[in-house]
Amino acid sequence: MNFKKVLITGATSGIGKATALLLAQNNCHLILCGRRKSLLESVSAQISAAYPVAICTLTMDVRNKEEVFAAIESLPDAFKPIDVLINNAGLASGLNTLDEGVLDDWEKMIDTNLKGLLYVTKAVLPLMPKNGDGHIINLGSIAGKEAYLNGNVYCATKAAVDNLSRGMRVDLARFPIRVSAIHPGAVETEFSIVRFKGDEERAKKVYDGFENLVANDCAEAIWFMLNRPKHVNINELTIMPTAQPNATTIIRK
Ligand code: NDP
Ligand code: 8X3
Repeated sequence: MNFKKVLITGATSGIGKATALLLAQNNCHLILCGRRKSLLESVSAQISAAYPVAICTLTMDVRNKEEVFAAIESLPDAFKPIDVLINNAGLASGLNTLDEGVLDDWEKMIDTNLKGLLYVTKAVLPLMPKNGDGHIINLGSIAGKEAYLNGNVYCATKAAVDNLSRGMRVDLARFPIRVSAIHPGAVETEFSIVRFKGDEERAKKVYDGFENLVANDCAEAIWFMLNRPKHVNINELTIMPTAQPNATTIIRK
């Protein structure tokens, strides 16, 4: 039986929350991270009611490096070593052409999707086993593979995650710590509500007329990557709705 200890950023919602539930079902102990403390507590309670795993919550904003290092340092010994890190916290903010872009949106995306991922990784790495059990999974996106109209800075942050994952893989192979990246297409989560700053009507339209991915589709792919034998690494996995053959094409009914 598997009792890995797994730290998931962005576990309050969407892909992170679905992954937490699936990993708990598969006997993983969990360190759940996010900014919304009350949601962390309710996800933790939901999991504890269903599965006999240990759970610790860390309320932190990945953009704040002091907060990240202090939170990870505060972890009880029972949650170390951290076998698996899932760098999932991320967001898009706004959808404008570059010339109409909002500086605050750009900074939010760069600070969360790229710098936040780096801070968390740097803080967690000393706590990861160096015997082949360590595994990092980064959430990229199809947006990092293909730039689409108005996506500019979000696409750039995810392209950075894509190439950073390659760099991390080669740097950490000597331990070895495996590094994988998953690149989803359209998944209906809070993602578009956040992108459109709370405009739920507009967010809903993104998923109209086709069968989008759901968070659990990504969770299952993540579990597949984690559950390979030690000598196998899935470097990257692109997962798309069948109705979305590439970043810019959606076949709507
Ligand atoms: P959600 O908005 O549902 O979840 C995002 C999660 O990230 C939340 O738990 C949120 O928690 C957390 N988060 C955001 N900003 C911060 C921050 N500054 N500090 C800490 N946590 C933060 O979206 P998804 O589940 O869809 O997104 C998860 C990842 O998947 C993201 O990296 C996204 O870019 C990527 N992705 C999503 C796709 C999609 O179509 N949905 C497709 C491809 C990739 P809280 O607000 O509590 O801090
Ligand atoms: C989220 C998917 O295509 O909206 O990364 O950018 S997309």
